[in-house]
Amino acid sequence: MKNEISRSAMRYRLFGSIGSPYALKLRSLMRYKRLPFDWMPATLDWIPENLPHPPLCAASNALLRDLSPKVVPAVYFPEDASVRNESTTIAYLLDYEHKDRPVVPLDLGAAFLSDLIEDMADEWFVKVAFLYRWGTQENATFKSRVVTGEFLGGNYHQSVLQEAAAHFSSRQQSRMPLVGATPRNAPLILESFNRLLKAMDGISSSSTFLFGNSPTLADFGLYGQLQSLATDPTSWKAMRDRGLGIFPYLQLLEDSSGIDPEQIDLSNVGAATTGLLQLAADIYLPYLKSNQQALEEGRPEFCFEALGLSYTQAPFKYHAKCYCLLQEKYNALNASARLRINEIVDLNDCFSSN
Ligand SMILES: N[C@@H](CCC(=O)N[C@@H](CS)C(=O)NCC(=O)O)C(=O)O
Repeated sequence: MKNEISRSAMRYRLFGSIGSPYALKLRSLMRYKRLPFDWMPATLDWIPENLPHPPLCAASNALLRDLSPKVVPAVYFPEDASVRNESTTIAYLLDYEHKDRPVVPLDLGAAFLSDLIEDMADEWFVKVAFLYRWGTQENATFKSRVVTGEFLGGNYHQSVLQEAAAHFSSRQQSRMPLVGATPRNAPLILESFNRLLKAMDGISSSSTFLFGNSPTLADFGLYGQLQSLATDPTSWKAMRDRGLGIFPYLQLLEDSSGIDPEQIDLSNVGAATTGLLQLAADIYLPYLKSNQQALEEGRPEFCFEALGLSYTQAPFKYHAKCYCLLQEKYNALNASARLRINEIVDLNDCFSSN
């Protein structure tokens, strides 16, 4: 009994939802790193408060009462009994504490490109999910019931599930303009999804994962978004029709605990990864740059054009932070790493100040 208690006291706890791409990212990463953890369905405001009796996730939700900012995933760290959120910060902390199966490459150039792809997955490709999932009734009804069903557990009348799902859908739909998922921006968001499918369909022609035969943070970030899109009706159909090669990749990342880590550098960057980096240079970094300029100039809205398609949104402070971090990391690279990166994709304009 005592051993059991001490064993369970040493386990991490991952609070989140199958509806959160960031929670899926961390679940996959923690499995790869062979960390002992419990999956704890939890939400901060995705279900209504007036339910007839406490949902399955009530105890987990209570543990997150004081969490700030109010977002999941959150992780309980057994070493110091702290609970933290922000999936990228958590990934870095876990990687620092458990160095035997690294997800951040030691090679600084590869680490930078892995960060860039993870950031684009987190902050840009989530727009695809918002557009498809919450933009049409079929997708919204399906996903909201699946997600709230996980929180509720069982013993509920169908009307409770429907009410909780409607609460969740309307909350997410109200966020659509904030993340830029509007009809006006749809052409560029969907074109980026087309390019993502085209690039990733061929991933296996050059390597198992984005930078070689073991996964990096970039793979986990992409996995979170693509796995989430693979469980929505419309995006699943697009992936099935135009990106079949993505499914084995996702399957491997669902649980890559049996994959041996390999040293990662930039000697082996295949067409899929180059395609993603080109997307970052064509769309994501210009988006971040134009967002940052609007914030600096105090403009209420910014508009930028990529691939001949225009995109308009109110500036988003968090994305200025993302841009500054990437810019700092890029500027800190030595000349040979920067040269190698620019052979793969030219990023100089994306980080210049004009
Ligand atoms: N940058 C954060 C994003 C987390 C995030 O956006 N979480 C969403 C779920 S996908 C959330 O908690 N939504 C619930 C809420 O806002 O109350 C991370 O990487 O963890």
